[in-house]
Amino acid sequence: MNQSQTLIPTLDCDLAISHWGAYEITRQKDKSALNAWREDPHPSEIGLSMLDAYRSKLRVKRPAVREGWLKDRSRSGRGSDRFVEVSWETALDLVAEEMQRVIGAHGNSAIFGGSYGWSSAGRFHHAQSQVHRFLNAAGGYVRHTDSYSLGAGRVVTPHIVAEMDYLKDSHTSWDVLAQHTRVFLTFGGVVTKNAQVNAGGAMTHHAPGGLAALAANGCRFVHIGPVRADLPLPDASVEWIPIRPNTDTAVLLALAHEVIINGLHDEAFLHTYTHGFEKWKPYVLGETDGTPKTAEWASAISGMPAERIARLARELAAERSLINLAWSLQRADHGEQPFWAGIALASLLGQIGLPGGGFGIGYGPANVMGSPFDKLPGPTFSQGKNPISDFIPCARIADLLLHPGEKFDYNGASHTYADIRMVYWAGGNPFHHHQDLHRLVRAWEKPETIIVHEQVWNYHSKMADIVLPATSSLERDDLGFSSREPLLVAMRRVEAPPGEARDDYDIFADISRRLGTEQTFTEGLSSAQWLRQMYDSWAVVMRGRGHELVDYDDFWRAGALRLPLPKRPPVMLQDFREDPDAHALKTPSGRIEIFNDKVAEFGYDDCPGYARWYPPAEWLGSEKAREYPLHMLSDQPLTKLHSQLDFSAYSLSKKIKGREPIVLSSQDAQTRGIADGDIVRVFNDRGACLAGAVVTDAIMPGVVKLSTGAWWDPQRLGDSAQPDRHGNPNTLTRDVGASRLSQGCTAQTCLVQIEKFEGEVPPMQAFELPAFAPA
Ligand SMILES: Nc1nc2c(c(=O)[nH]1)N[C@H]1C(S)=C(S)[C@@H](COP(=O)(O)OP(=O)(O)OC[C@H]3O[C@@H](n4cnc5c(=O)[nH]c(N)nc54)[C@H](O)[C@@H]3O)O[C@H]1N2
Ligand SMILES: Nc1nc2c(c(=O)[nH]1)N[C@H]1C(S)=C(S)[C@@H](COP(=O)(O)OP(=O)(O)OC[C@H]3O[C@@H](n4cnc5c(=O)[nH]c(N)nc54)[C@H](O)[C@@H]3O)O[C@H]1N2
Ligand SMILES: [Mo]
Repeated sequence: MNQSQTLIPTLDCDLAISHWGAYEITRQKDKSALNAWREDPHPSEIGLSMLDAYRSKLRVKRPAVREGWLKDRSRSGRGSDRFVEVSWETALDLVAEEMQRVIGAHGNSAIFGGSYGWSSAGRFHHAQSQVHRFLNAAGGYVRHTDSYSLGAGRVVTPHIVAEMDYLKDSHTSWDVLAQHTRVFLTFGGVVTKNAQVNAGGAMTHHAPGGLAALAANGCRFVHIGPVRADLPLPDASVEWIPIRPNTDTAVLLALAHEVIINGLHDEAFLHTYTHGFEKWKPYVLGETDGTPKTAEWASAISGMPAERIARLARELAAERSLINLAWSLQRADHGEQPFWAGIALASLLGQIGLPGGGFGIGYGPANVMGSPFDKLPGPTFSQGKNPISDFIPCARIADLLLHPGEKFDYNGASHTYADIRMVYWAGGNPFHHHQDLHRLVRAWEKPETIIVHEQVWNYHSKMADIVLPATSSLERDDLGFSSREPLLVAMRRVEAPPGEARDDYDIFADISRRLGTEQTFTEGLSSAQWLRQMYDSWAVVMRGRGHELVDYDDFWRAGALRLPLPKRPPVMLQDFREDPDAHALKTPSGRIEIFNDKVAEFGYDDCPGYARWYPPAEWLGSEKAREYPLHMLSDQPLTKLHSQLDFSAYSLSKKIKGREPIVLSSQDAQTRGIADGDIVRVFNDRGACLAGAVVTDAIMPGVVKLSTGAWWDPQRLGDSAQPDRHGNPNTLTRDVGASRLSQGCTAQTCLVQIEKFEGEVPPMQAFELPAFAPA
């Protein structure tokens, strides 16, 4: 206990915490306001309009039931029926009775448990944790695994090196990179607009400063990818090499080939720290398939000059170099391969575990990667135990509903889709996030009942049978904490909820009472009591790590605790490098698996036991590109988090005539007669949407980029030829898993065509309330 140090409140300010930042609250009697936190060097604009947005007319204010469902439980009419507002008593009775009916008739495996989504910041009122705990208490549900973020990544990296969560939390800090890294090679950029975000709260934003410090120290950036803006640094530090989307694996394999044939690979590193190089080498050299993965071979696939690939391999070997991989690379057909190839290439170079060397997955997708703060456990809230074993990889939701009883492969085993009668969702928006939304509409016709807790009348709410109004994080008390951020924050309520909106916890507690599971769900505690209990249990954990905490009331009154910085700045896999036996990896060999026997034994034709090139299902080199010659990337939005706050002033300020911007090259615009600011129609064989053209030379010809997040606005439900009037890319994306290994989301594998929209642009309805019937 000598080392013990008391964590006392050192911050005398009142902070609101959101996934995109910490904001200072100015409390006023009639209208409070939010401002950037003075300690955040790069505050995100997203949060500045959040308080106003939460006061929007689009908030769900009262429980509402779809008219057809209320009348005779009819399934048709989702998305077109009116809603009937009912009292909380009636709504809660309806939910409880319907749950009892479904469980009684079909068992708990007939409930799909309200699955995926980012919800809001706050450790207790996290809608995902709440819905899972509630359904567990009620006897279980069909759950999801993995994420849309890292569908392929989460499944494949444990086979190769470590769990994604471990990797995320152990990325080398920006200051160490600035000191040591000489060549920063990145696939998919370092998208600082994405690093605005950290699940649970990005408090001090590091990425813009981290990048600038690297550049100032003379690090050279090699930016491989179709979009210049993905690496927001001046041209002086950046060499931009555009390549065709989804061809990164080919370039990585060719770099490995060059390293090997020039004898630049680090034999000693490979021997001590890796497994399987000798089994991968024949593939790279072309001994197994007759195709050496040469620079010329990769150049023909990717468009990157062969000479540049060859030279880059030598540069990487000569200097302290880091290979960074954006998560977007694996949100694609065969998405496992770029991660595996990147880690294998970094292994050949032998710099993994050295300050500023090795790989990153990735710098850019969130604030956590590169943070100077230590990983600490946070206050936790148990989701309980789920007695039901059925699950889906999260992006297989439409398959689940459309194909009950059918088999699917996943990570070495065969599983069966359950027969779902009820969908219960809180804290996610599948009608924003899922691929091929017209297919999702067809899947949504299958369940007997769909229950949703939502803050807003987005398309997800409009497609539900029962909508229960939820509070926002500014309307309740909570604990703010996020991995490798500097504070534990007392998130004190800023203002009263609109209408009759309630906390998810209180809603679930009341339904649990009706189901007879209240004690299991609440353990007899109110939400205020839970916050205290979570803090007190965390204090015990922190004491075990040598930190005493002040008591809860002092913390709550002061508003925040400052958390300790680590004694030495984080360097990814440094411990493993220093002692590979004491810090053996959790892979079969305890080493980095360039070849993995287990994955090889799964026998998948679309994911062998090593990194290899597969042409994606759709790409600029495929037959389909004759009809749909543009590769559409759907990146994360600058002005919001997914669909959250799409209706905020900031998000609306960047739209073009109210539509989501789509970025296309001057060349592609010219051949189509499209000018900057025009409304265009984007289409393929799955659907169509409108968007506003942004014409630039900073994107590779043949590639267009439409960010996610625009609230879906189909013109006529069930008719995929009619455009989504707003610009949600998931009208167009394909809904097929990355491989039999991971079944991950493949949104980045998508071809489209674009034309100028002629005629009168149809008015939008995305930001209108649904029709209500008199009660
Ligand atoms: N084409 C394409 N599609 C993609 C991606 C892509 O790159 N391309 N990316 C994917 C990725 S990585 C992700 S993570 C997903 C994100 O998809 P989601 O996480 O589903 O997106 P959000 O818009 O954050 O949805 C959160 C919802 O929860 C609601 N909410 C917030 N707080 C609360 C609360 O306290 N209680 C309740 N009841 N509700 C609340 C919000 O109003 C919002 O509707 O999208 C995926 N979709
Ligand atoms: N502001 C904001 N930030 C966010 C989010 C948000 O909604 N808003 N969402 C958060 C979430 S949930 C996640 S998972 C992360 C996602 O983090 P990422 O997956 O890294 O982010 P994306 O924006 O999908 O993609 C980054 C860039 O990759 C490029 N790219 C796409 N496909 C390819 C390819 O095949 N090859 C190459 N070389 N480049 C390609 C695109 O040009 C794109 O701009 O972002 C997080 N950050
Ligand atoms: Mo994500």
